[in-house]
Amino acid sequence: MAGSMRVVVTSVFLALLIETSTFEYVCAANRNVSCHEVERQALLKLKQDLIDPSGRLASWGNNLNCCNWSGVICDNLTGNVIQLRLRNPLDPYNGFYIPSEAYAKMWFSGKINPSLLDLKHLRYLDLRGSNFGGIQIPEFLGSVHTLRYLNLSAAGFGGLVPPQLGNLTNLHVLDLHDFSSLVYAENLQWLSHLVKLKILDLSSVDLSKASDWFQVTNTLPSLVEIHLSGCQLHRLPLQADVNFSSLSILDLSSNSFSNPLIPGWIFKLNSLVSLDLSHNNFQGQLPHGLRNLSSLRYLNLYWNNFNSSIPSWLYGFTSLEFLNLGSNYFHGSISNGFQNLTSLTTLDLSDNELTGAVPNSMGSLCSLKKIKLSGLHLSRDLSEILQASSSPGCLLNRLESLLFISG
Ligand SMILES: *[C@@H]1O[C@H](CO)[C@@H](O)[C@H](O)[C@H]1NC(C)=O
Ligand SMILES: *[C@@H]1O[C@H](CO)[C@@H](O)[C@H](O)[C@H]1NC(C)=O
Ligand SMILES: *[C@@H]1O[C@H](CO)[C@@H](O)[C@H](O)[C@H]1NC(C)=O
Ligand SMILES: *[C@@H]1O[C@H](CO)[C@@H](O)[C@H](O)[C@H]1NC(C)=O
Ligand SMILES: *[C@@H]1O[C@H](CO)[C@@H](O)[C@H](O)[C@H]1NC(C)=O
Ligand SMILES: *[C@@H]1O[C@H](CO)[C@@H](O)[C@H](O)[C@H]1NC(C)=O
Ligand SMILES: *[C@@H]1O[C@H](CO)[C@@H](O)[C@H](O)[C@H]1NC(C)=O
Ligand SMILES: *[C@@H]1O[C@H](CO)[C@@H](O)[C@H](O)[C@H]1NC(C)=O
Ligand SMILES: CC(=O)N[C@H]1CO[C@H](CO)[C@@H](O)[C@@H]1O
Repeated sequence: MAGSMRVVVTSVFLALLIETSTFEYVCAANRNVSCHEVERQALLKLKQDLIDPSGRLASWGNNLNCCNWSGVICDNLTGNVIQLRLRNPLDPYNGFYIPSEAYAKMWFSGKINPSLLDLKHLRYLDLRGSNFGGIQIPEFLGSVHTLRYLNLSAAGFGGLVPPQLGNLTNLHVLDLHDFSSLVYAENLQWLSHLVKLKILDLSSVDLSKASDWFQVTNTLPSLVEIHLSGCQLHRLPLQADVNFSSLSILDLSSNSFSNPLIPGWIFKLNSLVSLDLSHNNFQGQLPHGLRNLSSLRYLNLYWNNFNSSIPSWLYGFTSLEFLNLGSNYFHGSISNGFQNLTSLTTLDLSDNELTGAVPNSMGSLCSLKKIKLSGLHLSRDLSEILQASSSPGCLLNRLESLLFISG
């Protein structure tokens, strides 16, 4: 989805903050320390069980110092393995998930040997972009209790998320975002133990049976990011006392909420910078409560049934960089107020009932890179504005993508 980019940037930033100390090791480490024999053996067993068609683990075993093997990061004082950075170096995301041939060549398959448990100091495990063929996430991962960062996104697991993961009480980051939708959870009771969790991404995990999802996430005091896109969630509580007051990213897109209205507790999340409610069934007018979220940099309401005019308070959201109101029933005209949204880089108003002319003042949106105004009932073309304007200025210079079909 077009929208996920900035969110990813923030996630990486947070992940770096969390891993600051270990991040430095990546640069300075591994030259002088040598690896522990037990851990070396554990890694060799791990390698044995992984199918590695492109030889990414070729350096594993070619010398005694496993701290020097690719993807292995040791503590520079003790020599203990603290990180396994084994994610696919290629990116599967081409808008949606279609693995390319090159990507598939780089992924690991096979299985994860329980010898992983011999890495008693492992804090960081990243196996993202593997293909474990729909097997369950191994229960024994729940016993690697030193883990702070676990990224199994797009790793090809299936079946029940093992509740044993609830034993990973040191986790700051849990990313099980899969694209196959083969992973599910019966409930999220196990999650309630992960009190240090800052980033939770269970997108595309089938949570249709986990009716406790809200109740549980609301008990996690440290959460900064919640990504529950495409989780087949059915109901959002209307009233709630929200605990996650430091939440900055909330992604509840692509669910099938029965709620016609955005629930009020969302408007109390004052520190939100990113809200994604796209691909849901919200309707009526844009609720006034949204005014409270004026720090938003990212707002995605694409593909809902909002049918009011665009409210003028929205033009006070001067931090907005991404605004998608596309595929709703917004009516009325496109206001001059848009000129106030000077941080906008992406604007999508397409496929609504908007009428009238695109105001000249749009030409002064200097940061705008993408604008989509197709499927509207407009009387004047944006290109006319660009030509008529004496100083077509920044808009013309910077636009990377302009989609405008009058109709
Ligand atoms: C280990 O790494 C840390 C972080 O980079 C650094 O501050 C420390 O000096 C290093 N220790 C040794 C012995 O290299
Ligand atoms: C490795 O050891 C050498 C010599 O003992 C020392 O000069 C160097 O700073 C050490 N490097 C690191 C990264 O600790
Ligand atoms: C997991 O890994 C993917 C790929 O590197 C990355 O895009 C994503 O941000 C990671 N998740 C977290 C929470 O760091
Ligand atoms: C881990 O979690 C499971 C299931 O929640 C539990 O039965 C077990 O006692 C926990 N502790 C350890 C150390 O595995
Ligand atoms: C907020 O979190 C605390 C501690 O995690 C918990 O005891 C409390 O029940 C939570 N409040 C709600 C409304 O869930
Ligand atoms: C907007 O939608 C609501 C609910 O679907 C409906 O009751 C209302 O009449 C609609 N308003 C407009 C202006 O279309
Ligand atoms: C807006 O935020 C204020 C301050 O946090 C809060 O008191 C108020 O209830 C919020 N408004 C809505 C509609 O949630
Ligand atoms: C746009 O900003 C100007 C100056 O900051 C302000 O006076 C005006 O009311 C704003 N317009 C809207 C529609 O919010
Ligand atoms: C994978 C890896 O880091 N290999 C390094 C091991 O150490 C030798 C010599 O210091 C380097 O040349 C390799 O690149």
